[in-house]
Amino acid sequence: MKKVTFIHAADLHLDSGMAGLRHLPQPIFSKLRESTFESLSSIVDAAIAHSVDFVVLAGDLFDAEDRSIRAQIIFIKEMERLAEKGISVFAVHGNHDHMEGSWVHLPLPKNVHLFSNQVETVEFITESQTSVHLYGFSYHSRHVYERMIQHYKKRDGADFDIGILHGQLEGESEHGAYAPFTISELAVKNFDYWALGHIHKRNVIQNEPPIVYPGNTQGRHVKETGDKGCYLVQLSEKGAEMTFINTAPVVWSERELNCEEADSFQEIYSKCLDLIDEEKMTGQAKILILTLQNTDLPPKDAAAIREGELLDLLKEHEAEGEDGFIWIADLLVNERKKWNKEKLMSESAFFAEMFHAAVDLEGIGGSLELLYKHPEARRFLQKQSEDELDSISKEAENLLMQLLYQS
Ligand SMILES: [Mn+2]
Repeated sequence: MKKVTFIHAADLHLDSGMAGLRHLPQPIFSKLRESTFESLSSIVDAAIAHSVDFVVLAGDLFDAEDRSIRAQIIFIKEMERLAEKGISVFAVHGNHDHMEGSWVHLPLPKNVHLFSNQVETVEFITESQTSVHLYGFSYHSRHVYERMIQHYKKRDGADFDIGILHGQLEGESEHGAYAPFTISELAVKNFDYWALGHIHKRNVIQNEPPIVYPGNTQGRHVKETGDKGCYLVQLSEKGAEMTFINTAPVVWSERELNCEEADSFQEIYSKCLDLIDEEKMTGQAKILILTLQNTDLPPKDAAAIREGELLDLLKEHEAEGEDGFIWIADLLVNERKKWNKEKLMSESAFFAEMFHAAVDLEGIGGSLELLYKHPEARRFLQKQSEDELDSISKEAENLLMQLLYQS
């Protein structure tokens, strides 16, 4: 039977600086700084363990266009481990590690094929004589406005055709700076697998034939939650089989704890410890954002939590960052609603106006506009998505309710 087995990963962002996390205890911050490399190492382990035919890396291998020498050397070493096992690598550069950046070029081992800045086709024949055509291109600079998808042309003669594309699936809020494409543009190519990169959230856009964003290989902040890793893919005459493999040494996660039954600080504290113990059973190191739901505590106990005493206690045991640590990065409290927002707004014009002002999405966007227009700041900032604005507005609403409750 004709078949090919490969690993599809993208957005490794090697040597990601983990911006904004320096406040974490040193051992935990160090683990995060090494995590992108560790994840790559686990991907290589998986490729070897499953004796894949090749590995596809769909862009953003490095976090920065001036990729560090250390990042390159670690990458090269990992690629050499694959070379020793006769495993090829097909990689493209994305918007983060585009080819125009200035860096010290270290030669890559021969098993790594890097696609040029034009769409090219590479033929690969497996040991069992299955032929594969791989199509891809690398970003020549940070932005690629061109619809590169139009240059992907299926070449006859292969058992399987795999498209590698670092780019943006077009949706509602697009600006088209990252080799934009639509699902139908991919579908008409009649390929057997689309190995996408660029979007950091894992997403199997379509199953048959697969169109897949594997997501990045290591979460770098609270918005990149959940397991991160790569897909092990097998294409055969029977179709595609995909298995997700978690390779992230540290996972970001959000959890809720229902505190309805808890009457004191102590009870909530022990509930939190139980939750940490439960999380520890998995052995997976985690950075958790914990939300206490429906708390209803005596004022002193509630104040102690609000002022951070509970969070400090929970952090105490984990600051060493030993294997499988559970670090509570933030503790949010949703007090049991004694006051209802809708009721307040309908009864009083003052409250109505206050809530409108605080949670007005357009207002938030408008206030940030100045910042985004600032010539220096705009280089570093990405526009907030509607989801993000939405969560800012929810936070504002919660804060308001809490302030009202305390007054
Ligand atoms: Mn990326």
